[in-house]
Order: sequence, then structure tokens, then C-alpha cells
Amino acid sequence: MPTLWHNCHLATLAEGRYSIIENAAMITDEGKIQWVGPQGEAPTNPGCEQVDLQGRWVTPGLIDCHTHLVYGGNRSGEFEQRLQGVSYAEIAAQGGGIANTVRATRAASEDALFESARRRLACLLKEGVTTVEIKSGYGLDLPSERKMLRVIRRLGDELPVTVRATCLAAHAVPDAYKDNADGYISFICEELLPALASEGLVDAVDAFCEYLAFSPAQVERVFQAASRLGLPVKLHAEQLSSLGGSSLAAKYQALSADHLEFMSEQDAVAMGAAGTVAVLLPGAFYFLRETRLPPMQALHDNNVAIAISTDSNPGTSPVLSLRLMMNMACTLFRLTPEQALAGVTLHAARALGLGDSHGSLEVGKVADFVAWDIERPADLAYWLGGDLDKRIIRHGAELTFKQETP
Ligand code: DI6
Ligand code: FE
Repeated sequence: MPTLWHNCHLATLAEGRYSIIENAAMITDEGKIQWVGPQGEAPTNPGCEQVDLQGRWVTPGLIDCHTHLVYGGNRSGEFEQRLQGVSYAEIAAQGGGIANTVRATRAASEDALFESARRRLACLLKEGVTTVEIKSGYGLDLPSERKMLRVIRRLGDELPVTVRATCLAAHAVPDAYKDNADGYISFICEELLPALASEGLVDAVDAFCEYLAFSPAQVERVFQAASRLGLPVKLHAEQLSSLGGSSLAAKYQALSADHLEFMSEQDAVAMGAAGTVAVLLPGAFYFLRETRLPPMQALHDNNVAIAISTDSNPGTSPVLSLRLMMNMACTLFRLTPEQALAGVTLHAARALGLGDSHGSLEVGKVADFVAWDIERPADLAYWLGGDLDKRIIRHGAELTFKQETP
């Protein structure tokens, strides 16, 4: 039965930009949006179920387009070390960092990984996230990367959220390939990716292009392997140093290049021309106490779409709130609240290749939305902490969540 959602205001994000309709209504049917417009113009259909949203503001369901939610272990000890002055790179050189989480993830059972990730993901869902991307990358061998990706698929099967699975096998060089990063890249390209893709476990391919991870030449081989398999690519680029990874991503028509604090003007030109989305991750910037800002003016000047995400991971961004990232994107990176909202809806959908079906309130798109008890859309980026009263609708049906600790 169709549903008429009425007595609300809509932040539609229609036609590729922030846009609103006050005193609006929306009709959904079979999980899709059928009609959007001013309340007075809503078609009358006596067969419609009616829901009074009591003057709430409705936004598209939030989309967290860059997370590493599946992992074993706990790195709060490294947080304490860093507060004593030990750097992220020093901890990694001592066998901590990503390698620490790889050991714990390999040791964990599939069920244990599922349960810990489920609890973390539940925090995001209660906040209004209806689509999430989750990366592998703490396995770094075929069985363990497969285990992570299977957990990611299972999260999408068992929880009320649309999940995109990204293979990030090129996250770090595993011990088995110590001093042989090229050999590990060959293994990824020739064995790991083809196997996992053939099992239907991969929606996109990512890599960590950084001086303490993989070079642009190595990343390019991963991108070529992904292209042979028909998989879209994304890239962790320019987080800690400037290697031109974002230009390389643009060359391969990447869905997104992520982090970008150290990107150049030239990288921004390339991304704008390719339509590659810039995913900014203020949680990692904050948690690592970085000081170099992404070149916001160059991104705006080149019409690069900007998405915002949690980068939720145990080492550099133990973040379980996408709304907090909206606030940090405004405070730290000088986005407007409207740009931050577009960054967790419209542009985040594009960063996942879901721009045609998700990320805005438009006819034909999936009926994923949140009806917030707020005065203005800017309130979403304004409040820090706490929980805003909201109703969450996914595929046209309202969700309820139980309380639990992450
Ligand atoms: N960039 C990051 O910030 C994370 N991965 C990446 O490629 C760090 C992951 C970790 O430290 O566990
Ligand atoms: Fe990341």
C-alpha cells in the first residue's frame, strides 16, 4: 500500500545540490519514492496510508561511505602511547598499528568479528545511517580477507542497512611479504582479487597510497587488476604525504579519493575533470592531531563533489557518529552545514556508485529517509553528542532499535 508522509519539511538534495521544500509531503510505495512536493499539491489517493510527521525535517538516509568497521582487537593502548608522544608511524614501525589489528583479526572467528562489527554498526544505524561502505584490509591473506568480506556481506543480510563491500587487501604489506611489497601486489592482482571477486564478495577495490604503505606504481597495478575484473576503484590518497595518488585515482575514473589533506591543486583539477568524489575524513584528521588542511578552495574551484565519512577504524578514527563528522567538517574544514549534509547523502551516494538510486529525495529513488525533530537542517551539524529524536525509514518502512553498548 502506498504511504503519504505529510506535515513535514524536506531537505531533498534534488538535482545534485542542497535544496529544500517547506510544508511538504512525500509518497512512497514498494520501497521507492513515488512523489515529492508541496503538501498542497499532493495527489489525493484514498488508498494511501497516512503518516503525520508533525512538522519534522526529512533528509535522505545518511550514508557513511568509508569505514573499516570489521576488525578484531582493541587499540586504545596505542592511543595512550600516542598521547605520550609516540607517533603513528613509530608505533607502526614497532609492529603495532595496522599489523596489530591484522593479528587480532586473523585470530578472531567469523562469528566474533560479526558480533563486534554489528555492535559498532548499530551505533551508526541508530543515528540515521541507512547505507554504509565497509572495507576489508585487516586480513592481508586470502582466507582472512575472505573472512572479513563474508562478515561484511552478512552484516548487510542481517541488519537493516545497505552495505557496499570494498576489498582493501592493499592496506599494508603483510609479514609473509616483508621487503617484497611488489610480490604482495602480484599476489593481490593475480590470485586474491580474482578469487574474491568470483565469489561475489567485492563491490569495489581500494588501496592505501602512502609512503608507509604502497607507491602509486604499485597502486596502479591494483587498479589495472580491478579494471580487468570490471570492479570500480577508490583510493586512500594524500593522507600523510603528497604522492599524486588522487590524480592516479582520477586517471582510473575512481569513484572517490579519500583523505586528501596533502593533495595539490593539480590533483583537484584531475579529480574535477574525472568526476571523482573527494571523501574527507575529519575524524582521522582530528584523532591524529593533523594540522595540514585539505585544499578546500581548490576542491570548490574545480567543482569536486565533497563527501564526509567517519573512516571508522581502530587506529586513526575510532568514530561511531557520522553527525559528529558533519560538525567537524564544518568546524575544521570550513564546510557549511548544507555542504556537510550533502556530503553524507548526495555525494556519499556517488562515492559508492549509488548516485542513481540513493542520496536524495527524488522520484524513483529508494525510500530511505530520516524525519528529524529539529528546527533547521543546520541543527544536524550543530549539535555535538547526544541523540536527536528521529524516525528512521528504510525502504519505506519505519525501523526501531534497541539500546546496547557498542
Ligand atoms: N588510513 C587510515 O587512516 C587507516 N587506514 C588507512 O589506510 C588506518 C588504519 C589503522 O591504523 O588501523
Ligand atoms: Fe580509511
